[in-house]
Amino acid sequence: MPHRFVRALALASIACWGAITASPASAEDGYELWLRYHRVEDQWVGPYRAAAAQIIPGSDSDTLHAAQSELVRGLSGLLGSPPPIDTDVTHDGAIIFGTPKSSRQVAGLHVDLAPAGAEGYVIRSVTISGHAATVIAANQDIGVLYGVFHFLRLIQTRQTLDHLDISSAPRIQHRILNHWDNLNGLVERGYAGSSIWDWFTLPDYLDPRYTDYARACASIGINGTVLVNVNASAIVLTPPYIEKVAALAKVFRPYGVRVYLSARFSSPVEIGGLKTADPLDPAVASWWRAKADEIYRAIPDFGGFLVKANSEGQPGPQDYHRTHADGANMLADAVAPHGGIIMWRAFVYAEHNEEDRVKEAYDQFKPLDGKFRSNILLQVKNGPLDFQPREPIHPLFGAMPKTPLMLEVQITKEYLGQNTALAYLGTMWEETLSADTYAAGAGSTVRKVIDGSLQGSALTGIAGVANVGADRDWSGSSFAQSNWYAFGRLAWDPALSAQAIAEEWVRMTFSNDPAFVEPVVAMMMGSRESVVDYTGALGLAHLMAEGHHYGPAPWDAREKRPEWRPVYYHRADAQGIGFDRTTTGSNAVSQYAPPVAAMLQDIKTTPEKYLLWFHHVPWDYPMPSGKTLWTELVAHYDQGVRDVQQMRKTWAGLSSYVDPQRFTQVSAFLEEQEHDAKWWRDASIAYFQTFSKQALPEGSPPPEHSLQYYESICIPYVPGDPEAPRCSGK
Ligand code: BDP
Repeated sequence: MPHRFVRALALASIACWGAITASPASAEDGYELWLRYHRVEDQWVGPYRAAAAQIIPGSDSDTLHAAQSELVRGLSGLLGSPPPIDTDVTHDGAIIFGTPKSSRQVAGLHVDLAPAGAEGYVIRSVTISGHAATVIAANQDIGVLYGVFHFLRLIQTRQTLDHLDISSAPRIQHRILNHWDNLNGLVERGYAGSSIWDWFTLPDYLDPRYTDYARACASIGINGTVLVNVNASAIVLTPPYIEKVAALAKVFRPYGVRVYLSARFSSPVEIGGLKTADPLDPAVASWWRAKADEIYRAIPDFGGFLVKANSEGQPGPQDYHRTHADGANMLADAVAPHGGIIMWRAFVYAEHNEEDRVKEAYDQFKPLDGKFRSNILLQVKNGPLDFQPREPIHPLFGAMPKTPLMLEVQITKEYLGQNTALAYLGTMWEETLSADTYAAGAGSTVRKVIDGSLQGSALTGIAGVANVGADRDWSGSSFAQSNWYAFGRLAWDPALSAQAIAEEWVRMTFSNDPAFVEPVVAMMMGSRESVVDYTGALGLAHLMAEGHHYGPAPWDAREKRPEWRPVYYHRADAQGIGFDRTTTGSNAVSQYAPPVAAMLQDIKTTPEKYLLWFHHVPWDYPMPSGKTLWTELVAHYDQGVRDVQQMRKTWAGLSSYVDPQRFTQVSAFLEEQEHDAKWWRDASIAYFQTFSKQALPEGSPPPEHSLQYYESICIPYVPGDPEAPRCSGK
């Protein structure tokens, strides 16, 4: 049984002896995220004060007001006291911010704002009336706010404010969080408490947390949020909820965060009194048009709808023998007059299908290329299965030249140890973004597909399934915050390096001391690979426990649908392990562009990390390392456990750099992760050994318990599991 459950029983008996007193509130409970603005070290105060000696705002707007508040708040914290707010530059060190329209000083500088575009900014060291100053300028107010966050980041990460010449603009238009929040407060796959949207007290009470959420999003350039689960409820489209959504939209508006809603395809029937939701029925189309008009009356800048249709039991156009394009186009026409968009998900697989599940989205959507309205983004998960610790890229990225594709990643770590495991996902997303589809020859990376440059898409987007909940620290653990941060930064600029982002985040979240930054960044950079190693390397996938996906269950053959069963994916038998997706198997390789397909078809040229995803490989297959496949697999399991042990050791030596509250939590979670890694390793080896029938290599310890022991572990309540309890009565 996993460590945490054994201990939970022990704690329960202690608690009976008396009330547990709450620990005193601490400023370092993680609420401030990466916007901590704690005072800089003494040697930095002088230089930064000199460069931030006056604040010169222009005329006000809600967004410029937010920019000014942030600047004052940031500088007050970082420098110990705020600089004065003046109307004129009177000495060196003024910060002038605004658009040419809002600020006469900005207008007078004639800064070239072309590189800033609609949402970007320019930060430049300038001279005004003989005084050294810094200008933060943009074409639109929102760019000014983004620029202010960048300026503060320079101080937060201890960079010089001299000779600044920065311009930055987002490479992707729609940078959106997808909340999988239900109206009853449960967050599907949420590991940070319940939903932050308190629907019951909205619209009357506006929790200050809504503003802090918007600030956090704006600080990393996120400009949209889908408030509710893709497994949608039609109720959110009823008038009382539209009013609640409008109240949130009003809070978010100054921060440039637009609201979107998940739309349940059967809404016209469920809340509209219609007999059908057939997208080609004129009454259905006009119901949606009227619904869109109603929403836009309440929320003029409403973003549009996200739709999960005909997937995992959700209703959709296929219920009426219509295509995904028919459904999406009907909704697109409803929001088009208001400038709205539709994000139609490609995460589909049929209820009853003998086909390899990873092929289904391509099979359904490839024939529809070019058939979608221009305000539709097809939202495609990074891989063709389901947010596994590692997957090859989704073949649709190389197959829809006439359709704007939006990348969907999962920030919440459903399959990577949830909130307790330390797994920095910047590296995973970097791997996806830089993968080559070969759609238009070498260099056709996913990055270029989604930023629109490869196929000249006018509409671009990226979505991240949020890891935000009502927990005080927002994400359920300190390190989980790094994934929210990394998503925003990569959405703004998908060419940023995961390492650079990790470093920024560590500096802002914990400490700028190199003795802390270096080991922690190194730890983060290797952390996702460690999860891959201890959960199943070499291209194995979907070996997690039923439903809640926490912990190993490679033996599971009971799930009600075959493609939910781990045995469906690993296909271990006496000969070997892996899913043959070459021409002798499911031929999923053929969905990739010819050079990629040829590479994957051949076991010799298939990248080792995807070996068992594409091939069924004999246990004694000689790997390039000289080991057999079996010993290589075991080596990965061992490596994963060792890595987590090393992370624990590294962290244990860093207590002097971190406040006790966060330090203790990370330590406890790493201890938990070590147990989980061992559990994964031991359970998987015990199981796969029944097929390989081979001994463990020298130095690799036998599993601690029997296979039966691991198979009998069942955790009834894992957070975020919509169908818990899973094992009542056991
Ligand atoms: C899977 C989750 C499930 C989601 C689904 C989706 O297990 O809860 O509803 O993805 O993306 O990963 O729609």
